[in-house]
Amino acid sequence: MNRWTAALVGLLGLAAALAAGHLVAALVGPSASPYLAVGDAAIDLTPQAVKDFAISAFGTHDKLVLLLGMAVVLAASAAAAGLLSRRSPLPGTVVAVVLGALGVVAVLSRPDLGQLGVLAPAASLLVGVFAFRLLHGLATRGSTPPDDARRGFLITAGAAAAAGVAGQLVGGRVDVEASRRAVGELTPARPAPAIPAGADFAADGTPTFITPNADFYRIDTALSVPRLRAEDWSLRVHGMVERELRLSYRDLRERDLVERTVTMTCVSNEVGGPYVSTADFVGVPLRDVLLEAGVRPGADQLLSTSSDGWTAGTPVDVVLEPDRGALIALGVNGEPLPVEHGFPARLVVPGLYGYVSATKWVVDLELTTFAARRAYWLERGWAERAPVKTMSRIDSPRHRSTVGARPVVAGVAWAQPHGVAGVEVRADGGPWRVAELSAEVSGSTWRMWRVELDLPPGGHTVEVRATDRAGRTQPQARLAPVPDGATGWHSVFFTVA
Ligand SMILES: Nc1nc2c(c(=O)[nH]1)N[C@H]1C(S)=C(S)[C@@H](COP(=O)(O)O)O[C@H]1N2
Ligand SMILES: [Mo]
Repeated sequence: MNRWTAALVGLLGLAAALAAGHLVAALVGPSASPYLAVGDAAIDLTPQAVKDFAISAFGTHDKLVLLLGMAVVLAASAAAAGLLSRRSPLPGTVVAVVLGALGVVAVLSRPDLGQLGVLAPAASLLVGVFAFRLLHGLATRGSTPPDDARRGFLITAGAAAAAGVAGQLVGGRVDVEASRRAVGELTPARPAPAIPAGADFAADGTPTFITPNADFYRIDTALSVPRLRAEDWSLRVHGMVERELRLSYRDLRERDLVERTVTMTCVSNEVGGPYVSTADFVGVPLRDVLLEAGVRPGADQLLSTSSDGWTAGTPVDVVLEPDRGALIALGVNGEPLPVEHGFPARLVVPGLYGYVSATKWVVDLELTTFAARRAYWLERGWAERAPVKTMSRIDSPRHRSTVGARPVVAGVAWAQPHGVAGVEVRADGGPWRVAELSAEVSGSTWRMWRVELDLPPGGHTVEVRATDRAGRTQPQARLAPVPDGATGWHSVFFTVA
């Protein structure tokens, strides 16, 4: 067998295996697809340092990079397996079995897949071995005219493509978008106050006050977004409670819904980073639901779990604060939650970073203790308690840009839940200038600021710092996001022409 044929036999065997697994997964649970399951397992097992690197290097594209990296490694292994099998199909068979077993182990380690999930990687394993040996036979059988081998290759490639596409179509049959549309209007009985004119300085380069859903930052560990239908969804409230509750989507939406404008922030946001957004969330007060269940004394942690097994641990005393405004959110900015932001329901707790509070696709609320249970990111080096740190960011001028005389420097600041009391800016280490603040919406939302600077032509470094309503000024010391959020002053360098 020549080298190209040998590599092709390996690659086609792999394609057939992945496609078969994908198709079976469509029937037993889309996240059982071996490729995704291995990716999910890789995310969960990746050492913290590598994950931090991935987030800082690739931002929200980290998952795409992971999937592409896996594709390269798999394709290389398959081609190598083919090349090793030019005399005998044994080495390639062994590689197929090993890769298949990896898929089985990955699926078994998923918290969100039942027993049937294992059928998908099992199908991959069997089809992979079978296709590899069949193609190998066709390519090596001396008596076979090469046309037969070529035909066998084309049929395998075609069948793999067809199975992959079919899997994709059938897997998407859980029609979440139809379920979202069927929800209709989520009209709050208590709407949020209208955003006043002058709440942002977008004309000077800040973000708009409300972040459109399409621009809202997205952070999660989900390779394939959980696809839950509102009709099938329910939320269990249990653990250290007087009475367990099970709430359906209808139970929640038929209550008096409240609307709250909240700025959400990710703990992995670097100083000056983009992982902060603001929206009008509509939902049910989390506090009310917990009071109905009756929190038993001693329960200090609310452990929330998503349908894909991700967990967050939130301090019970925080979510029970009457003024905190913690929500079980069903909608955002006038529509049901987008699928990638947690449809049908998620938690939102103003003033806490997302990883300790903002569980998307939430299905389970357990009252427990911090001593008894450790949530997802705690196992990976992040802090148990993570209130949002007071922060400010310069949005305009952009770093390294050239601007005209008397530039307006503008940006955002946030200090949930107390709010921003002041923002100061200084150029080239000079005296602090007090910035003009936008109209305040609430302590749970960001606040925009701007200041016009009279600077001589040439290069300038501008720094910003915010002070919250409790009088605490954002510290200068630079701390990395791990373990409980970055600190330091954001600065940009620009040239006045
Ligand atoms: N199910 C689930 N919920 C999750 C996460 C996750 O990985 N899985 N990430 C959390 C983190 S770290 C943040 S910052 C917020 C981000 O929410 P968003 O993607 O809607 O902006 O979701 C939180 N909720
Ligand atoms: Mo986050």
